Amino acid sequence: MVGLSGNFQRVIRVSVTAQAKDPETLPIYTLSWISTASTDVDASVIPVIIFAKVSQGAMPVVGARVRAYITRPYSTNTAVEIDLKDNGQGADVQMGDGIYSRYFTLFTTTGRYAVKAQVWDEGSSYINNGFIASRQQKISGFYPPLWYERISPLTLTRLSPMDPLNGPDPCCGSSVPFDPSKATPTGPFLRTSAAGSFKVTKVPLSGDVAAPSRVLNLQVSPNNYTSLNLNWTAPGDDYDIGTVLGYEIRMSTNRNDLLEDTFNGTTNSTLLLGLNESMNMTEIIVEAGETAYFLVQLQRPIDEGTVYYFALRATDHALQQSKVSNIGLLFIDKVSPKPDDGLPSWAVALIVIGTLMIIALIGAIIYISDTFGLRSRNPATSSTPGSQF
Ligand SMILES: [Ca+2]
Ligand SMILES: [Ca+2]
Repeated sequence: MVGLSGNFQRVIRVSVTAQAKDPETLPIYTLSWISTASTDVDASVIPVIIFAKVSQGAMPVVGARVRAYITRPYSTNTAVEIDLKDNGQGADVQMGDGIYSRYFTLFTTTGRYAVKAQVWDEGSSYINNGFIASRQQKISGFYPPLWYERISPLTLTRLSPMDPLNGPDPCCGSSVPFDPSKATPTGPFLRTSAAGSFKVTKVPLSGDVAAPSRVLNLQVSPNNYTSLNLNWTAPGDDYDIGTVLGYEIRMSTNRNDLLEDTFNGTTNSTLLLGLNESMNMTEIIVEAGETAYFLVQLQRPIDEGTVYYFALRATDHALQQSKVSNIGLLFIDKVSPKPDDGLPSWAVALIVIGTLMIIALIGAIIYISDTFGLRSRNPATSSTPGSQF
């Protein structure tokens, strides 16, 4: 038990390491941090992301429940709770790498916000032993440079398959494949990690913090030639928090129709689902982090041998739009004509040989008939010529 007291405006960071019961087993370790570290934050400009890394040695722990508790300035109420996700969406850079993350948008006032994370098993936590943390790289392009530098004092680590050629094929976006044969259940555990605190100098004034996060895992699969399934992980009203107002979904045979600059083009007729139509569809207007399912009934069947492209854009309640999602593909190959169901070659050979034998037999019969049969019927060649006279 550790007791802390002092000025609430001062930063205190505490790390606690737990030992495994079995000395042969590495302990499950949890480390949490805030994207802004302990610097002052203008929350109207700089997004705040909370991270927690859960691992056993270098191996990621996936499927755990990770909950962040944020104590707001001058708050006498209990802390705000948000579940951090390892789903590769929103604030989470890579799915299944054991780093759980989520944007924090619930600002009430300026002042210092304190954050801690708690991690536990709900029967679905596994140590993913099939992968190694080998390549360290800056994830440029996903965050503006300023964001990246502020994400963490730690170096973000990409996880790579030990045997990439034999691993399962990840769907799309950035994810660590999960091989159940190389995973072990963690069993019950509970860890707590203090992420520290950050001081907000300015809060968003408009009442709406941000647009929805970009969807990165839109997938398309056909039921038949006129019925398709689309699914994706829902973003939120603000990044990956809350619920969006609706979606625009488009489909085209020209990939260029679905780019950031062309998606809203008035000249293209690629609209599959409009914003107004989508707003009351409970199967796709779901809480951020949940899966949205959209069943599409096409007016005309899709063509075999043609590539179809799909993309969507989410809109929040302040009518702010997300960036255009990843592009999902659909392609049904043309059915090749069946090979001729002819006889096998050995049968053809037998037929040819048989035919030749029959021809030879007929030839022999004709020869014999010409040589003997006709002669016997000709009186001039009778064997008893003396009788003619
Ligand atoms: Ca992750
Ligand atoms: Ca918003």
